[in-house]
Amino acid sequence: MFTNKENFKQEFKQRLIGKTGRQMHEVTEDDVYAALGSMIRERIGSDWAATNRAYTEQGERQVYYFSMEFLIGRLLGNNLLNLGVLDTVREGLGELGWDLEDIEEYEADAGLGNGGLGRLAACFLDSLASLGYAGHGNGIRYKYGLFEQKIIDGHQVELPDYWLQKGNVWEVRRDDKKVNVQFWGNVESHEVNGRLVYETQNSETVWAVPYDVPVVGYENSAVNTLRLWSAESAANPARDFGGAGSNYYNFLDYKRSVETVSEFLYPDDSNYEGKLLRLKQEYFLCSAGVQSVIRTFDKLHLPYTQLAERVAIHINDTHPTLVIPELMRILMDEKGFGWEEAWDIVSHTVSYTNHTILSEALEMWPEQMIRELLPRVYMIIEELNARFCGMLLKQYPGDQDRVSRMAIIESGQVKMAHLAIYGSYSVNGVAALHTDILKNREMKDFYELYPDRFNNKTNGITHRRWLMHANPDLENVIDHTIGTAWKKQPDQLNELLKYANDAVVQDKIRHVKLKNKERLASYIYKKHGVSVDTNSIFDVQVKRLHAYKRQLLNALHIMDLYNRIKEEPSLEITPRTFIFGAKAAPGYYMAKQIIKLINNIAQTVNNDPQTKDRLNVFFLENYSVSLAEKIVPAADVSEQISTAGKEASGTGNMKLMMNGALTVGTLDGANVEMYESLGDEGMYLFGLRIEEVEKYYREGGYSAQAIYNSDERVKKVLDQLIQPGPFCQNGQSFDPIYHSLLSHNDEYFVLRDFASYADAQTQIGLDYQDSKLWTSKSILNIAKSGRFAGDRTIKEYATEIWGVNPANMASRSGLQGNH
Ligand code: 26Q
Repeated sequence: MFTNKENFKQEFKQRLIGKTGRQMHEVTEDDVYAALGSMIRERIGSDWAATNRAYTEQGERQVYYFSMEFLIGRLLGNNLLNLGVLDTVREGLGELGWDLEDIEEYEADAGLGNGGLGRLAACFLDSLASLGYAGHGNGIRYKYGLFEQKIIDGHQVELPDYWLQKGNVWEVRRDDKKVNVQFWGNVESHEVNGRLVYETQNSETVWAVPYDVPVVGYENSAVNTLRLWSAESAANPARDFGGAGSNYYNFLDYKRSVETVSEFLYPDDSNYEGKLLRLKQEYFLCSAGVQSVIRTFDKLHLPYTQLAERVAIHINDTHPTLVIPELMRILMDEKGFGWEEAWDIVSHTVSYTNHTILSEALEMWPEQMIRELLPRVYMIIEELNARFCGMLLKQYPGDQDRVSRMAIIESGQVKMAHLAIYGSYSVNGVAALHTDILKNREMKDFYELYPDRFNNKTNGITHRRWLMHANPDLENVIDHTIGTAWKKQPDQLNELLKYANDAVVQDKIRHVKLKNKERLASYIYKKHGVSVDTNSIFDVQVKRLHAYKRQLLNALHIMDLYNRIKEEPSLEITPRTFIFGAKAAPGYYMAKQIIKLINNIAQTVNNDPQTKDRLNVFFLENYSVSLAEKIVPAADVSEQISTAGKEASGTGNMKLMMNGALTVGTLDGANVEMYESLGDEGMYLFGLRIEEVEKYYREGGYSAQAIYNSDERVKKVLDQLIQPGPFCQNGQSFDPIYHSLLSHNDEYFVLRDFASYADAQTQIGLDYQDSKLWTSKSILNIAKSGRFAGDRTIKEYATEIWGVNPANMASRSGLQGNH
């Protein structure tokens, strides 16, 4: 394995030629990516094996993070960074005539997630490995990740994301570790030694085949595992389908139908829908994952009464809740435990994170569907429900209302959150405000019953991907200013505070931002053919498209700015470039209308000679992890403008803050905690507070109509949504948006917060002109962002939920140190 640039070049050239059978001048960048990727993957191999050995030898509890989503993005750059060979490889490749950044673009984004929850899982894996914790991911290897978004005539069009087309250099298929998952069938019972034994017959069997992806820790030689499961048919064409003729086609049909289980990721992150295939996916993950956890545990030859000491299963929202009845099933039906013993093990093994406040997103499955698809699991859930309700009745005699509210099965629905809380020893929210809402409102009954079970773990992001990898120039400036300790201890970023007003540091920080803006500007030029003024404020809103995230508030404000310039052409405003990136769920009509509106606004303001030098709008298509890595470092302003009480945490807010953007935001989710460390000096707060929002809700809302009638600017903008004019050309109209605001009384308080938002934006425009002031605020943001590093979050999970310690990598057998 290479240790310096020269032998890297040597080894790489050999591989490249060996792999392609071509001469150096004939190879393509695609070839370079494939050869480099496989070379690095192999380099990881020995550390991977050694890490597993170390974990087993040290006997520490193993954490399994179960998630339906892992939005990991590209791995090449990050793996090089964490292995400590990024500069060697960049320079070596450079000398061979290739630009590493260009080569990285050949890797497909692993888009196995919708948004925040999926990306959080990926950030956590990075922190787990980097801190040396034995923590592994369990997920699904979707054949198609989140759809690719194209914008055509201003509308979102979805294309399939076949990310595996060119293969995946990082994964290792493990045929030796495949397991069976059973669907359908009927449960039979018989007595064995005076005990009832249950067995499912006539079920459909699906193979779950694991593909393991290494998760490389930062300069610590640790390599953890992300295990992604793929569904394959377990049928044998000759045995089960009689071989030849039409039966062969029956076999192919069957095979295809089985394999749909891991075919695609559901592209919706908000509206719960009781789709059978989704339930199949959830059980597929849970059953395969739990079986593999058990197999690994079995190798230790310990009694199952020690399972909870050796194994922690963490569930990312309720989507993997079926691990609870599945582990019960295995312990009782396969390992011979009685109910109480099995429950004692399960309820000391599982912990649960809630990510949602929106009630329409709470998972509930029709009882009937679970009963048919998962008959044995259903029996166990039924029994759990009966025991839970029995216990509640004892605890709250006569309070039948409370028992029905809290039941796991109620009105023909299985409530996954209730099952998850009952079966977990820890339940956490993802920001302080969110956890308070869970305790005092959303899950109040459960908090009263189990006060010690609830806790907060404010989200965090990996500074390795989001600062060091995405923004190497900023990394450099920080290194030269405060040294490099922050890389292993991100709260050391705080040291930057001393330099907030240092002229030299300020200059460097401004220079980095400008360079990043130029890079994004050239991307925009390539995509949109428009040259962007890099002296303008880059004002960024990137996140899923949702009514509660209020991209509409941003859009209406841009329309208003346009109107003001048109009315008073000499108006002094600081030039702005508004940048949006957002995917809408394919069936979310209103969200798609908002995308169209933003594109109409872009069309008008970017082409009007009176506005185009002061106002630009770009909707960048296909927002994804890799696009985020281009946008985030270039942002001046971060839009975090959800209706107070609706955003559980937000994590984009943290990424932008860490890259020196200033936030315009409401007191919602983790913004509250950002504000606690930044104060008014470092953040632009606006809008209703959660108490005010709740008061309005209790009193039946506010009057959107009254604001429309009294605020001329608002009236004008709203009328422009439905009248021919700059934003509705050729007979278009945004009727549904208009009516959601006026006829349906503006559920998300867009009009109510409009004036306050516009004021905050005006202040931003003024402050930006004072570049010393602005840069000091920007440095303050970077300095305070260490608190939102995922390493801090993972340490809290490790000590307060899982009770685990980092492994001692130095003492392990096998390879040592960092080569
Ligand atoms: C559920 C059932 C069927 C199909 C899809 C789903 C589904 C999928 C994804 C439901 C929800 C999600 C994703 C939710 C999510 O991303 N929530 C976000 O989590 C972040 C990390 O904690 C927070 O920062 C965000 O505030 C929260 O919105």
